[in-house]
Amino acid sequence: MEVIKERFKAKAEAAGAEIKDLLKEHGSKKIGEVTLSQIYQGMRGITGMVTETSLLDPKEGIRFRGYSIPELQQLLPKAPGGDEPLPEGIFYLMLIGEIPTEEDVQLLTSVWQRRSHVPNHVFDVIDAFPISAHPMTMFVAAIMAMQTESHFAKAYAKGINKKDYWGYIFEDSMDLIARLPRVAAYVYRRKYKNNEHIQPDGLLDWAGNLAHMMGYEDKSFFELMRLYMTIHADHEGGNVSAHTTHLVGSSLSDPYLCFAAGMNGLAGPLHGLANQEVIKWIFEMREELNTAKPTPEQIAEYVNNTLASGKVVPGYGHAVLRKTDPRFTAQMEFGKKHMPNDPLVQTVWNIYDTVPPILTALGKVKNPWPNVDAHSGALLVHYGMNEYEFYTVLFGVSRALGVLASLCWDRALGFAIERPKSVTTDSVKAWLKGE
Ligand code: FCX
Repeated sequence: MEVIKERFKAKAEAAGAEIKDLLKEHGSKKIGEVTLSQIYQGMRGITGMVTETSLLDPKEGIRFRGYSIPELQQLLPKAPGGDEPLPEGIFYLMLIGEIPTEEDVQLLTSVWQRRSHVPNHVFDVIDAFPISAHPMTMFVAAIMAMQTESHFAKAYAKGINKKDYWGYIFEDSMDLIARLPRVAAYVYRRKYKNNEHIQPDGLLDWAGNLAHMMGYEDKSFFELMRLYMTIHADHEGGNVSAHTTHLVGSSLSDPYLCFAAGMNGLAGPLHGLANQEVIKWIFEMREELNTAKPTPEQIAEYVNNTLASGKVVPGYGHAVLRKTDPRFTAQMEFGKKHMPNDPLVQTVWNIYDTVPPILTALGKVKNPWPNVDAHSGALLVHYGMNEYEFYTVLFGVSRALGVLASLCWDRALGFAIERPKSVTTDSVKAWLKGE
């Protein structure tokens, strides 16, 4: 691990020096303007922070350190005999800024294996919930329970030089990522599998082990988990889960506190919970229409009913994207390869043909195309994972990779506490009158 830590330190020091020079020369340049509408409408389009790990192009979709998803599917190391990238690789790329070698990825796999021990009191906390509790509630509580293990919190309490913050944040981030598959699998089996748990397999990679501990041994499900954990990892800095983690971190909360906060944001239906909403919505459609494979006409009618009842079509639309999400496309490709005749997966594709023109016709939806959440559930159901309330936990385990790599960068670059200005409508009215 020291190797990767040293590489990160060298990269962060070089980037820090570059940013210092950049600000010295260009610090007073304007990067944008802010309209009144923007501050009332979710700050959409305001450039307001720096996130090094990934960048979202409205038309092209996400690029991780400059690499698109199809490029990463080619370039990142795979498991023996596998076709999908290992998520260890995307974490390395986001953290260090370079495509890892096979050895780099193997090193991360073995470090995360070694650090994956979860203290018993964390399981006690999960066990204390009624079985009816939402898996995201149990997941977040477990992350909070693990905060007892924070190196950063302990060191800060003793007193540390601000130049050393990043090292503790780095260690905590590694520990936390290493522990998440065990925690997620425990939540899954507590809620859905009679509280019968499966021990980790010391020979498996991070995502493969998650699949194994959840109780899925199909090798193509392992592949799905590797792809899933890779494509959900990061989506630049302004989305709710990434921004929350970053914001909370700016007050020097440790990675456990920051990540738990980010996960509370992911649990909202307009963000990560949309993946469960999509499958719930499709299941309800199939039940109402009494068919496993609704026709395009039936889908169109169901979509119109959803809209007429004042609800959003889950899995469609995006605050930044203006084209089909490449994360949707990557999952569609996976579906074509592994399960082209699955009726639920085909329904997802039929919805893809049907929904965009309907949303476009509304005239107000800025992006009628599907996002990542429109597809993920159908792939999981194919392997028997029907428990859709659990889906956002999987999204959360993956999102840890991006937001915690970013948190390491935030502290290494010494980013300040976040504190944007807010106004009242009375103060806006006074400003408009020139007062
Ligand atoms: N169905 C119906 N109406 C939609 C819609 C959809 N899928 N997407 C946007 N709209 C509506 C908005 O509700 C808004 O209506 P209003 O003016 O009456 O309030 C109008 O279109 C303009 O919104 P728009 O600017 O296009 O979208 P926003 O940036 O405000 O919101 C989200 C973006 C993603 C929140 C929105 O498209 C949505 O609610 N989609 C469905 C939920 C979803 O799939 N979320 C997951 C997103 C993402 F991938 C993730 O975080 O995981």
